[in-house]
Amino acid sequence: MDQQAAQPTLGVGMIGYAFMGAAHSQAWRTAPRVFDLPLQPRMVALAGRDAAAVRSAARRHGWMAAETDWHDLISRPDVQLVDICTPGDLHAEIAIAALDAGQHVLCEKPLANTVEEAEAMVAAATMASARGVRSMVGFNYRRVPAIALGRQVVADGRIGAVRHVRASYLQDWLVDPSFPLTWRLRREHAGSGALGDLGAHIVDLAQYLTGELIVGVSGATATFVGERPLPGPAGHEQRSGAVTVDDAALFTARLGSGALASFEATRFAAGRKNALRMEINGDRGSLTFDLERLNELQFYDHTDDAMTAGFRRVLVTEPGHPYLSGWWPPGHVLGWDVAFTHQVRDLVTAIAEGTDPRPSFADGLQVQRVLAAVCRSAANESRWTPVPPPAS
Ligand code: SOE
Repeated sequence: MDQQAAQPTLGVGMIGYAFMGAAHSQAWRTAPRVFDLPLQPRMVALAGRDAAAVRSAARRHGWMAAETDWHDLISRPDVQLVDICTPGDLHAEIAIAALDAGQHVLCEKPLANTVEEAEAMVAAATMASARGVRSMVGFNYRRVPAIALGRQVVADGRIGAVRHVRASYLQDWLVDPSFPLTWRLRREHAGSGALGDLGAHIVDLAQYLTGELIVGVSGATATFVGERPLPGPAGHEQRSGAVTVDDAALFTARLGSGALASFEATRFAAGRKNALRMEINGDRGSLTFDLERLNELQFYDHTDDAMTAGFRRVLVTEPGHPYLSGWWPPGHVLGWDVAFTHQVRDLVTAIAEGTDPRPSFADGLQVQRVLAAVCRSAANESRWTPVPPPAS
């Protein structure tokens, strides 16, 4: 018997199989092949409403069975972990039901569509944790090796006291006004637009990299194209519907230490496909990261000799760099998908070790509070709006 077959297993069920479902499936397939995991994931079942489509997705992505009702998935005795890749309006209901049923949960970001839903999820996660049931929210970019290294560099004091964070996440898939009114453009399904979808990532990263929390914000949002064609077969008479979320969000923020931060999230930056950029300036140096060059971290040491000081490009592919132990020799660069693989590695390891993984649902709730504060500020002439501190 080979070593993997002898290992204890973890039955996984996933709900949703669009873009994020495909990314998560790849991670479940890949993580046990790249890393020595203490539990062997079994891709037991995939759930989705359309029977033919979910069967075909299950075959394509490597799931052993298909279910058309998520209730059936979470009542399967062979599923010990539920991976939620649905639109946001289903996150709370599914996560709470799965946790109450004793299944570990991985939930895509943003954690929920409202603060109230996120609070209910945290309450369920807290009770579940007391019974050894784990939960995690999928802020995948924390697990890009260069980002994980950046956090270590900040924590080690290499850039000193943080003064500024400059964060942007720019995409351009809504520039064309004929792009259809998909679920991401409807508040009842997505909660918010660019703010929750992209802004949530950079809020999480700013807090993760600095180890600080955002304490207040001032924001503005815009919806540039208020109506879009309803999705439907091409050639049919197209009706249109209202876009009920933001296309772009811009906000400034203050961190707990007094550092100032700026954030921009948009789906209207023509030419910017998936441009997530972070810059942190401290009193001893700076860091910058660009997702389109995700194997690199730029580091500036302000204590260097002025004649030769400059940003240095750190190629984050050394065996000692975070997560690199399982991959290729130095210089053999990694891609966008590996953060999901690392997410699986860390989640499965935490489950096996009996510890609560991060980012927790409480971390997801805190991001949700920041997003809600931005919305309140934007609705109130950009007035400065405090973010309530997490309950201790
Ligand atoms: C949206 O365009 C999206 O797919 C986000 O939902 C993901 O979280 C982001 O990683 C890539 O872009």
